Amino acid sequence: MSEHSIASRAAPPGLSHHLADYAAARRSFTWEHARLALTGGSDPRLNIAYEAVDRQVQRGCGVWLAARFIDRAGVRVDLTYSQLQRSCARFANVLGALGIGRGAAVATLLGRTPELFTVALGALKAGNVFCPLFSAFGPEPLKTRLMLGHIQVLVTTATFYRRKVEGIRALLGELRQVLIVREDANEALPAGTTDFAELLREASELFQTAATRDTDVALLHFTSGTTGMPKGVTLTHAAVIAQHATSELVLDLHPQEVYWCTADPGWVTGIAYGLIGPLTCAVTMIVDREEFDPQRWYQILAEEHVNVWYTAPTAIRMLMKAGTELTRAHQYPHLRLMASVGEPLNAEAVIWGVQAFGQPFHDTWWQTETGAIMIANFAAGEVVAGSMGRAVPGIDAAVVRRTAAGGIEAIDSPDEVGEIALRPGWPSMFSGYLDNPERYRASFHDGWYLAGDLARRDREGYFWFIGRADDVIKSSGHLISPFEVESALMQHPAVAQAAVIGIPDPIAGQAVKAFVELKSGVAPDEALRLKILGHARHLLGAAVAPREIAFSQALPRTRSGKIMRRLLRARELGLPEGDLSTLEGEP
Ligand code: 6R9
Repeated sequence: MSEHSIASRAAPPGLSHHLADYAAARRSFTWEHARLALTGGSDPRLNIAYEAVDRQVQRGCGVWLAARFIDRAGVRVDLTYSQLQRSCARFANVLGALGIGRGAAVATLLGRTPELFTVALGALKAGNVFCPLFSAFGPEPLKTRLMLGHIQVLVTTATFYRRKVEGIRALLGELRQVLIVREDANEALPAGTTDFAELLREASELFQTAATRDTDVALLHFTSGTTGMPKGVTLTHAAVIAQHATSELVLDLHPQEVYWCTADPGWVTGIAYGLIGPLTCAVTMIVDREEFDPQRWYQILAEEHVNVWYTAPTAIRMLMKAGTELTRAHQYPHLRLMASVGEPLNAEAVIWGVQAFGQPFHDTWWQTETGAIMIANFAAGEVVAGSMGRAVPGIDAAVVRRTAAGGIEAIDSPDEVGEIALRPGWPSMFSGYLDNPERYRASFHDGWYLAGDLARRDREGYFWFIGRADDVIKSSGHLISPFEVESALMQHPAVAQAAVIGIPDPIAGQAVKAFVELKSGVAPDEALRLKILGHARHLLGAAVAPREIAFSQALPRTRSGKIMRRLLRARELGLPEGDLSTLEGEP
């Protein structure tokens, strides 16, 4: 093993790791077995909600806690598997009563609440497509996603509705129902909306799960590309096979363990590993309704006896910044596995885990399109600090290069940089980009799915992240499209052109920086800069809006008129400017 290896925490007495021997697991694993292990039979029907909830009740585990929600004041609301089963059945019946047909898309714009669980799993149970929307989005990204997703039902709160949806509602011709989760009983319902709780109360708690199949679309997650609108990634009910298998093989979840995924349900991690996968393992999930706060997080880890914790580099870096004294104010004898996803996890953060908690963070790599973890440092044995780990059993992952003839070939020599590629065939692989078959087809070459990330693989098979192959920005774990931010900036009357890049940030990984070219005759000054910033925040939401805006007299363009973000980034970071032969104005 390399100098970067750090021992994982040993399994407690009486518990054996799902994956104890990596080589053996890779040899023996098949997806057919994984499906069988999950469903216990060869029924051609497969439904995510059934596997996540009904299956546990049917096994006699209905009284176990599925989730514990913790609010700002520390008040706990517990939900058993049986209770969850009943509320999901009610919501599935509500959809029927509203005349929402099978396959129609149901979205949430909610915080981390019990209602989100009910809607997500109830919609899946009814054979509808579930689409989570990030609650920190402003009206502009919401409008785009609600339209592109053909959303028919939106479940949200009155506050979110008034602030973000009411003003765009008239544009949403396909949106048939807006259901409001009241935050207090006396709150007035906005016009054109219906009370969620009342509908649920009137509905029956019996519902026959829709007879969905492996290939039926179940989930719609929006993700960002470099150009054009956000992409609607569709995952099928078969995704549950991979989400379950990896919840065991990577997160090592065992029944009745306490598990905390800190990801927001507006993004893929919050659904795959903050809802579906862990429930199929019959764990108790901790759901913190509040935003990040170091003291609060340590208290939750300690008081709730969290066994397995899945979090993200930005949060880990913020904990590091808050200092280990704070970590050491509590003890975590139950915590046996800490894992991370979403952005590069630097070796220092992994090692800090050892100093602060006596165990390393286990990095994992995957994407919305892959639907489940593809590369990981496993719970048993060693973590290689700074590396994303090795391919999950059942996954054929490689680093590839494009050949001169325009094909793709796997790179055999270790440590050579190329693009991460995966052999299609795992059950949670995306089934499409909604309404965009060309873009879907373009993600595959020569029998490989190309992930758009650059990496190298070492002699032992560990993948090391190098960077993105495109201009997409990852800030605090959120994937941000420069195009979407540029479009919002250009809606400001003073802006002629905008170009958006990610700049390094010690905590968030990357921060959004915008370069703005003003319309002729408009003078750049501080007041205008603040106005444009405010405009962007209002439209996009603070999580997506640029943190910095710089005025530029002439943005670098190619001869064909495309803005060269790469050049802006190189100049910003003082890197070599590369090939400028296509730059406008160059000889
Ligand atoms: C699950 C999720 C996917 C992109 C991915 C890559 C980056 C994810 C990473 C990582 C370095 C890791 N990413 N895990 N980069 N190390 N362990 O995050 O999905 O939002 O679609 O983002 O995130 O660039 O391609 P998604």
